[in-house]
Amino acid sequence: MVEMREFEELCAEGVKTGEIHGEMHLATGQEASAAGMIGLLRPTDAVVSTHRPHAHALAKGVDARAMLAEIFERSTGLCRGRGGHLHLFDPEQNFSSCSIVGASLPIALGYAYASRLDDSEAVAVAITGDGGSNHGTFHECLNMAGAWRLPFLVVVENNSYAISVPADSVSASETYAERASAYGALGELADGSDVEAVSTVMERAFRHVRSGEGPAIVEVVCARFKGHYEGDIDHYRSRREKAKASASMDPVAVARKRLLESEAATDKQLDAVVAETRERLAALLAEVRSDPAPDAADAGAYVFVDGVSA
Ligand SMILES: Cc1ncc(C[n+]2csc(CCOP(=O)(O)OP(=O)(O)O)c2C)c(N)n1
Repeated sequence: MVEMREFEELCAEGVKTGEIHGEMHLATGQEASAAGMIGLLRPTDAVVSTHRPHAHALAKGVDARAMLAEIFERSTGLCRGRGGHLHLFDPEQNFSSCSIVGASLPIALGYAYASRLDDSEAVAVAITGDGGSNHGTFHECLNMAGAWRLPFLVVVENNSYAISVPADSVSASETYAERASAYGALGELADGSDVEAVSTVMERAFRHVRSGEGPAIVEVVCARFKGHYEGDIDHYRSRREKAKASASMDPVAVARKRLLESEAATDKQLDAVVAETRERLAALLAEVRSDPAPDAADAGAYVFVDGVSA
């Protein structure tokens, strides 16, 4: 989680310096959802993320340097600097992200169906938000996965807002997890401020999905500490509401407190983890900054499969 948070601090910096163009969506405060899958995800599993993809990519094992290079628009990036932060694609790790809200589900469903056709044990994970869960794709994909018992796991990161729209003002159900019963799926709620609780719930969900019992929905209740995107004036929440969320729902702070209280680690050791992570990532970014930008002369390259012309 520290790695995820420090990685995103560099992304925030890149927006401020003008090195990164376009909207930047950070998952600060939501890291437990991604971290809770570490150790459960296998290389053959697929993860399809959203417009807020960095933590999920790191959890899936996507190389931090290649991802930084992509986000900082360098030709050494995952997609040669052409996709940017919203379009991280790493076929080797079976990781992709999609900025179209609700579209992570049908893409992941394809991976789940492929797993069935290949007779593989691979699971497909679709990440979505509370907003994305109200798209038709949520129902269509879970219905099909339920009918065909596909290895399909939907992780709903419920941070209570779709940009400025409060989740409870647009959802007919109290939770997203409870919708599972309509799809013959397992439905679980997890406290996103507690990475161990998330991990326990994820473990049950992965076991269920991998054993061929059909799909699962894991709803991780969390808070987005920053604006919807870097620069969002975030006028739809009061300062008090934001301060309360950061004080009580920070999974990094909760984990730190628990490690200290159980004497599993000292303050000094935990500070060293943060400092080492910060330094290592800063060094990667320093390298990335001297990588070349994509060449404008070949902007049309990689658009079509070799041998297929426009
Ligand atoms: C189909 C579609 N409609 C609208 C948008 C613009 N948009 C980007 S993020 C977002 C809100 C998504 O909310 P949620 O699913 O709760 O995810 P969160 O941003 O809270 O992580 C919207 C409406 C989009 N990218 N795609």
